[in-house]
Amino acid sequence: MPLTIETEKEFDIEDLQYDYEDSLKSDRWLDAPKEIKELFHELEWNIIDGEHQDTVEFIKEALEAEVTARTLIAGPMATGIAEVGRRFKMDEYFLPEVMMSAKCMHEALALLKPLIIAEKTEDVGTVVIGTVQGDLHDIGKKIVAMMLEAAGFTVVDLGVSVSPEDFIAAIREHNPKIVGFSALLTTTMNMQWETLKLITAEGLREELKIFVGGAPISQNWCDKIGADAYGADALVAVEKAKACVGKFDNMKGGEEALHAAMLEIDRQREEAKAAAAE
Ligand code: B1M
Repeated sequence: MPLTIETEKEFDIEDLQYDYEDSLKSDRWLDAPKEIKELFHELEWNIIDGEHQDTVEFIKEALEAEVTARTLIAGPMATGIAEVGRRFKMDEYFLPEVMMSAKCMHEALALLKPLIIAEKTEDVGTVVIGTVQGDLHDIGKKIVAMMLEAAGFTVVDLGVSVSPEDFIAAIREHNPKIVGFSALLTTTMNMQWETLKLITAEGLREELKIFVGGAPISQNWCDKIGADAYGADALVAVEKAKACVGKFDNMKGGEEALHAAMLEIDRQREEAKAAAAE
């Protein structure tokens, strides 16, 4: 029986500033058996410490205990890399440490990708996705791409630092229903806008639903540049993408009603979260 552990709840991860022993006392994953909770904290610390030579072992151990790939990604991997980001911001970590932690994430994702993609049962359309020009961050984009694939999409991942012209070429070649731009830097988020402007200038806008995401991206930014949907995380992105090729398939990219429908999905999610928290 696959073991899925609560990961939607927002945890306080202050304990990750201290040590493994402190993390063990945290209230994260109290619904997991003791040895799985311990393993999750080990994995968090493996990512924080950037000990990529051991990452695969932790992942294999968790998979053998039937923990799902999604739980690992949204659970200990997400909290570990979030603490790396905090350390980097506070000048406690520098680029070499962040690169080691990123290597852990990549090794883990490489092992988990086939498991996530194996969930695919139907083909619901093509998505072209990429990190915009000038930006080399791709961990989050890879997670979004994997989750979309599992949900039935054929995903054409253009990689990192993708120029607007390369997006256009891929759109012409693959005829996607959705195009997604990821950006992690405040200095590169503008390339989402530039790419969208070129798509419009090329007369392709109405045929495409444009998704934006990444740490500095917000609903306000999505509204400002005229994208159709903002994905705060991979799960939201997948839910909106499915709606775009399902219920709202007949709507055109850039249409006000489509934008409103995407906002309604967020509103309903917030409502469901609030109800669950009561
Ligand atoms: Co950099 N980096 N980094 N970095 N890095 C950030 C983004 C930063 C916030 C760190 C910090 O200061 N706290 C900061 C940006 C600050 C800013 O712009 N305001 C920063 C910086 C400054 C830099 C450099 C400029 C550092 C330097 O050189 N001095 C440099 C830039 C290089 C470049 O791109 N040109 C740089 C380099 C790197 C590494 C190469 C070392 C490495 C990237 C490795 C890689 O990706 N292959 C790296 C890393 C790992 C990070 C942090 C620590 C982690 C990013 C990450 O993978 N998060 C990051 C700190 C942070 O974000 N808090 C940081 C985990 C991932 C699962 O989350 O990517 O947000 P995320 O994806 C989520 C959602 O955002 C969403 O779904 C995902 C899953 O739920 N999502 C989408 C993402 N894309 C989506 C697309 C969608 C929909 C949803 O639709 C299309």
